Amino acid sequence: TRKTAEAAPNGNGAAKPDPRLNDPDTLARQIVEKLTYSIGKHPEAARKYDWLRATTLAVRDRIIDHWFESADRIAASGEKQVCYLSMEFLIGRMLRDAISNLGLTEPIREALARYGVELDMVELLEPDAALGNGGLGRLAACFMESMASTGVPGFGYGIRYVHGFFRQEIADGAQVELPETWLVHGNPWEFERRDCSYEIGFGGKVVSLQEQGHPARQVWRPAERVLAVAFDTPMVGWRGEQVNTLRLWSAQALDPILLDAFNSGDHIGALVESNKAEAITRVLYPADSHQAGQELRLRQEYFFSSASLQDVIKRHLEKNESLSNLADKVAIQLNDTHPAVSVAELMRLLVDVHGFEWSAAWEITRATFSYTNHTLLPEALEHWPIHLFERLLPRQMQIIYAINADVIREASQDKGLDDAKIAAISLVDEGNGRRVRMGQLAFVGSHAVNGVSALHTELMKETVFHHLHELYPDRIENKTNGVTPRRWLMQANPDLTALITDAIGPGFLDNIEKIRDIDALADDSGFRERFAAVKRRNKERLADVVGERMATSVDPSAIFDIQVKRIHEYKRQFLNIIEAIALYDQIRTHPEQNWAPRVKIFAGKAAPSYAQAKQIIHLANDVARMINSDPSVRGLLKVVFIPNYNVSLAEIIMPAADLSEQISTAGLEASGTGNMKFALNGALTIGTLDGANVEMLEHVGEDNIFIFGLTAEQVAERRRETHSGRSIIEGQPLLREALDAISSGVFSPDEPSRYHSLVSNLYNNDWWMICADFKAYWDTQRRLDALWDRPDEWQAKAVHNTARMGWFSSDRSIREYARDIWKAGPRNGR
Ligand code: GPU
Repeated sequence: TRKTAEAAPNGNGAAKPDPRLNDPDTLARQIVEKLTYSIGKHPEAARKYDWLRATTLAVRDRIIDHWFESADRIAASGEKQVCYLSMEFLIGRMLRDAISNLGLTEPIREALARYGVELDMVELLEPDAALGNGGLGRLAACFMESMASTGVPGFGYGIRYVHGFFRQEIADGAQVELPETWLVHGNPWEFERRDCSYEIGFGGKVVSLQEQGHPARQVWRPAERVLAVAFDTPMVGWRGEQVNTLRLWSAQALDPILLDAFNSGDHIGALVESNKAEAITRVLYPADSHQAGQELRLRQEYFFSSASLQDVIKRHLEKNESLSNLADKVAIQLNDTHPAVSVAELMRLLVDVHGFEWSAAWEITRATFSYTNHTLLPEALEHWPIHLFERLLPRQMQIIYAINADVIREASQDKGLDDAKIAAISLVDEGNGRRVRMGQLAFVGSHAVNGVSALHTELMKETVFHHLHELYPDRIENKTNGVTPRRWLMQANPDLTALITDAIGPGFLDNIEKIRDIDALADDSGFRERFAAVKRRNKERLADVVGERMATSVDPSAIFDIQVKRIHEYKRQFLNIIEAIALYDQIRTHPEQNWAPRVKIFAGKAAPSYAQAKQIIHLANDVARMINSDPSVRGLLKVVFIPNYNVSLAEIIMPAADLSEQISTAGLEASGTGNMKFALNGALTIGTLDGANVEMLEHVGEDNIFIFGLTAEQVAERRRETHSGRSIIEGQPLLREALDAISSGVFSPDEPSRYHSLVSNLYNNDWWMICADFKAYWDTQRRLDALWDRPDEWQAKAVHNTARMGWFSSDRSIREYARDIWKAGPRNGR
């Protein structure tokens, strides 16, 4: 490569070797150098964690060179930068991603092997950076990788949680939450920037300053102040061509200790301030698609929004005379409403601190921000009680009132909207104990608002933002989600990547849509066999993991039927479990039939306060225990719940699935992204017409995906007619018997009433359409059983899935955002 060609000759000690040479000798030397001089160990004395750290540091050095080059290039070109504000970045491990993107995997493997160290073992030691809950946080991580890979100058801004997403254990079938401690061994990827810190205020009051000859100026005098300190992590793109920055904020007290208090003997009180400050970034809220509603959460949101905006402004003013051209130089994307207070905060900074007129400031603000909505679920839409907001952020509250007055004036005077519509649009919800609606704030403060799949975007226009859409009809647009093919295909599934490379050459590595070239090979029996052999090896790898972690064996020749994602009623893991019970019953009553052997695999975490979701986990485990210990279905049906689902486990699971369960109640899953990872790796999907499943159907074709159930429209219609599930249950013996079994304690003999209310709820209120969709789901599963008996056909469909999923790359999503919303990059039309 370029680095090698430019390298100075080596050997006589006269010329220094190019430190960026990618050969195993150079890398081995550099790793041992780190081991010696940064860690203080001889190779003979080094433990496995020392090798991880030394390898990481050696790789990091190379990234830093690319990082500086990227920063210099972007600075010199004056290009527009994209700031992605997100409360969550669910990154997972970083070492494998980095060395793979830098093309260093094989030479490092060889370098380590010289010391008897296995790269795979070293990679597994790295803790997951789990600074997110699920899809929303993982999307942010895919987007960071794709911005670097497509040449968008991107800056991620978020929170450096000390404790990421909790670790899940299953005890007696139930979820137990344990703290996650990713930072205990230090984090070699991050750089603390003490020089990059900002004061963040809370509380206090607003004073009106009248200076002679000037209009009155509002000045916020916070009662409390904390420091936000930046920690930077480089984000390496494909082939290392661009390295962007993820800047995470950590909270610290301005005074680390109150010495007066300490000296007068109050040793605990002396630390109260610093504890309170540090609490802001101590732990990630584990609520997914659910508003947490606690003061600390609002503090987190404001803390990272204000720090990020102050940083954006400071960096802008280093290169520009004023902020009036801010929107030409920066685009700020709000990842859901978690950073929506940024709209008010930027107005405050522009008007109060930088002296802009209100209307000029508003123009800059709107041109700078754009907002992505990730859910329509009412319980997930953020709204803060006015009294809390006012107490914590008094000036921002005033600004929100002023913005609201402008919006309402426009709606009533210019557009003639009636009172009911205006009440729906208002940033203040008057009917609900007076609350600030963060979705409305984000919407009016942005020039573009997007949903994350075509269906979701249409539903946004019809539901949550119906009247705002009427007022600003050009603002909502769609940007269907995507996933990075580097992590989710090339790294997670190296065997499939090698097979595809053999078949069509390496072009798809740089342009994933070229993977379509394998489509024709679905008819090639030799290719199908090799494709199936890769799947088989990936299933064996997952079976090993299940064996190690759970002391259960699963047979890789059975259908691996997998549902992994957060546990949520709308995602309907319950429907899947009911189907498992009905199947169990049918296999036992008709053992003579030709059942396709199945392993139903579940994994996922429930929010600690979400009782229903925790019950579902408990039920899955109870059902697994009973079915797996029944010899009459041995070899035909197994159920496993793998604990502690996270990014690293997903990397093993996605390539090992035959069947991907994407069965949310239609209209509820904004997009889904696991659906894309599974299909890209050759799983068939059984799913509803929900989220991005709809577009997957368009891309893979109706013969290659298994769609069932009510449409979003039919769900809405049925909800208008009835909420009861009773008549459906009574008309379907399979469903009724499965529910009876659950309800009567067959699966929970230690506590027979455990699931009583879970089941009786379905009779009264089938809100999630579990009963309504059961039959269609069951029938579709049986079609899949039959297909399993025709392996050539199944494999051909699997190949079509992989071949036709290229469009669901986050590179495509990012290029669309860049072109339509940010008007920024990518360079060279990449
Ligand atoms: N999503 Br809101 C989350 O993961 N967490 C949230 O708090 C909210 C949404 C998910 C959606 O449920 C999922 O459908 C989507 O694919 C993902 O965001 C990324 O857009």
